[in-house]
Amino acid sequence: MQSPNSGRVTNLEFKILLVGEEGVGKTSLIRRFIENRFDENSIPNLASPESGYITTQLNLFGAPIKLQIQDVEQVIWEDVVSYYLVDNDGILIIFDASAKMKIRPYIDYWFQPIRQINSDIPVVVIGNKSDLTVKVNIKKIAQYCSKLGINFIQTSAKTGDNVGYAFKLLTSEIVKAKAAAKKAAEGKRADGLSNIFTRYDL
Ligand SMILES: Nc1nc2c(ncn2[C@@H]2O[C@H](COP(=O)(O)OP(=O)(O)OP(=O)(O)O)[C@@H](O)[C@H]2O)c(=O)[nH]1
Ligand SMILES: [Mg+2]
Repeated sequence: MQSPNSGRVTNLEFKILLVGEEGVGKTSLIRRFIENRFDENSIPNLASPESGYITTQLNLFGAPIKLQIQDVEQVIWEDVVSYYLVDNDGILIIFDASAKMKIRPYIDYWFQPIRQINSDIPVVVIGNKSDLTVKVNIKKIAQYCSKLGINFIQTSAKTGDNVGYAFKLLTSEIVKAKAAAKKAAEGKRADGLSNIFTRYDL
């Protein structure tokens, strides 16, 4: 039997980058999202050595969207941020919510260089490892992210909690940002990407 959304086709294809300190669970989140698996040990980068990305597809309100996902090995972020922003359409900043740490400087370290270079790229902050005892102040983090104008959610790559939602949230932010940019560039005519709002009830 065909689903109500079968037969819908889009050419939508976005690139997503995961950043964050060593061991916060970047690769585990990607594996949970794409393969629905989890490993208690650190796992090697899943991206293809040629492209640097691993490819998957998600359905957003019935529209199939191709995602290319990349996670960054340890780098000095400020030095390489412009290189990574050339190609990517959205960014997930990951931290480990089970680690005792000062979260504002952490978010600033990753977020401020992004905003300095590209003020429009969608960003979502993720507190991963929510299955463990959470040692950060979630309320304060949510308030800080809200002040910065970015979404914040908690995930667990181990249980899978909120992992699909995190990728969908960022993807929907990307669609909205692209549609708004296209609409602005075309004046009042809302063609192309922005039609996804009506075509797919976004
Ligand atoms: N309990 C728990 N452990 C997690 C979770 N996500 C990742 N881990 C564990 O944390 C460790 C590091 O996970 P990785 O996914 O390799 O972390 P990473 O951010 O990719 O690390 P690097 O590639 O070294 O930068 C592994 O032992 C994972 O099993 C989670 O949600 N809950
Ligand atoms: Mg990794």
